[in-house]
Amino acid sequence: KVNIKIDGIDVAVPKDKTVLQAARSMGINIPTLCYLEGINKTGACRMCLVEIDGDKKLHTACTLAVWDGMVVKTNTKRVRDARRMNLRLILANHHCDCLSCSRSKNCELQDMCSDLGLSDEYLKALPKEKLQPVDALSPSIVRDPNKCILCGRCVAACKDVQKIEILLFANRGLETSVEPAFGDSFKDTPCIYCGQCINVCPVAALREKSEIEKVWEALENKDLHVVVQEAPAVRAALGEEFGLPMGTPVTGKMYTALRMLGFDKVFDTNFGADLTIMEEGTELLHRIKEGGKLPMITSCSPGWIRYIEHYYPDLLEHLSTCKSPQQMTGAVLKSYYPEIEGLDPKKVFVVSVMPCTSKKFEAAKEEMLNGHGTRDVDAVLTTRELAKMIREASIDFASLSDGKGDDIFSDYTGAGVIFGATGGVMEAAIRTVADIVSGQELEEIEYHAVRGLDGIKEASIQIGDMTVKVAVAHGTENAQKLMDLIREGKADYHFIEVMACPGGCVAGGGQPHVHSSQMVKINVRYERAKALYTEDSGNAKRKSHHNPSVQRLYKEYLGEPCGHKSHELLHTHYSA
Ligand code: HC0
Ligand code: SF4
Repeated sequence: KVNIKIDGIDVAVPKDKTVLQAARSMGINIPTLCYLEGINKTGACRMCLVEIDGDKKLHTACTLAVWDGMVVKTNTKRVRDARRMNLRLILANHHCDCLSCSRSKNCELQDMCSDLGLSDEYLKALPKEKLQPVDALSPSIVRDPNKCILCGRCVAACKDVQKIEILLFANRGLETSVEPAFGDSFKDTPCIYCGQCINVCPVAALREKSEIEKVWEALENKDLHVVVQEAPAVRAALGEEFGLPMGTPVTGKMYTALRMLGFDKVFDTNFGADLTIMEEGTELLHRIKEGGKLPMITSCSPGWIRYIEHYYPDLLEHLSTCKSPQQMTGAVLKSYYPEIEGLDPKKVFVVSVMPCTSKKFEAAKEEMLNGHGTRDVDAVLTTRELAKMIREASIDFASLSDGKGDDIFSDYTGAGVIFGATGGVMEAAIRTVADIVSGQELEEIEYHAVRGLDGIKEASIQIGDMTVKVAVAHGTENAQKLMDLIREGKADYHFIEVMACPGGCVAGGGQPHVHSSQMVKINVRYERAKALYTEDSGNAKRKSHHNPSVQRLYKEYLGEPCGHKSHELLHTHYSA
């Protein structure tokens, strides 16, 4: 450790720390716009300037290592003035239409202007002739160069966390911009729409393609029967938008809010997650018994599907043919549901709420058109978009009482809810496959080897005389490692779960923004996942095959898992 003094307070810190880390550890939140712990450390925004005794220059705290005897001042007039000056330079090219901006009230730039007491004269909308075209052509992501402050966080998240490299710095000097190569639209790049770049953007330069208006219109349309389903991970994070502590599960409040918004029926993607386990578990056993392509890989994360389609097209046969729970729920809501309710399937409008930006792309994919040639899911909202609608409707979310979902498609087991955390699909699958293979109701429910945040998790599970070898990867960097092993013929697994986002869906690209200064203090992925495991352990039923409504669906409509009807409605194919 070394001894330093920051703002008059003596502190001992490990010698590999920066001044920024040392200051933050003692409760001094030096402002930053480009810095992201462990991901981006360039000093580009120059907001973290500090004074060092005996040195005339100001230094960026995020790049400056501590040394013994160092004396730092973080809040002198000179420092504050320099930060304000840098902020004004950033604002000179920033389109400040703050009231109508999608990040209003949770924009790190706006916060900083307010904290540093910058006067309104610097917060100006750019004149029309200075505005550059916005890229809104992809189904998932909008890039608005008029908002970009060139912090580089998105570039680092894509390149260093996801190992994909879609976003790059282009041009020089005043012309500098952040964009895909050749200035292409996202839609013409192999971007997987994971939205990890959106999650780290401090402003609204990257955001989801909003479908809020489409959903309001459907809700107003008296001819339509509008139903909604929510992904597992949404309930683990929606409360954050309304001031509830991170990790508070809000399933009941979410149902109440959706009913207040005017949905005719409130269902749940967790139902579809249980259904997916029935199909995927059966498919796995068929492949093992009949010598099908192994390892079989999960197919429910659309970012992951887009990744394998672009980067490992030779391995597509390894993918399970199952649609994702979002699409399976949609397919059932457009077929069996109208049949039992006497509704015209063409008038059923399915909305889903997802923690994911890539789900917008998935819902619009041609391969997902169901037997009737219509979409399984008509509109996809992110968790953030749902929060906006709730605010627009003046609903005081935090004080809502717990509501219930509607029969029968909101029935779910604990296995369905853990899908939203990395390892959850695998654990849910093992719970069911183990019972099927052993022909018994096994006592064992929790498989801790596949839980947690290690990049790649492996386990060998003994079921009767069969050993099932599994692996779980989250984030495309980790997925890449497993795919390379398969290519080299070195992967002797039976089943692999892959989720495109690090941490799984709980940290998807559509989840509530977390301020970068908070990301260091809270383990976001862990807290949100905990909410899901708590819901699981509190559920009387914890295995997908125990879901009575899924059982009813098979009995009355589908027949058996992976049967003819299932193939028509619940399975798909993938193409390079
Ligand atoms: Fe997920 Fe899903 S678990 S991908 O992470 O499988 O987005 O939460 O909805 O579809 O269920 C996301 C989350 C889902 C799907 C489910 C799967
Ligand atoms: Fe990269 Fe994902 Fe952002 Fe696309 S969505 S640019 S793949 S981080």
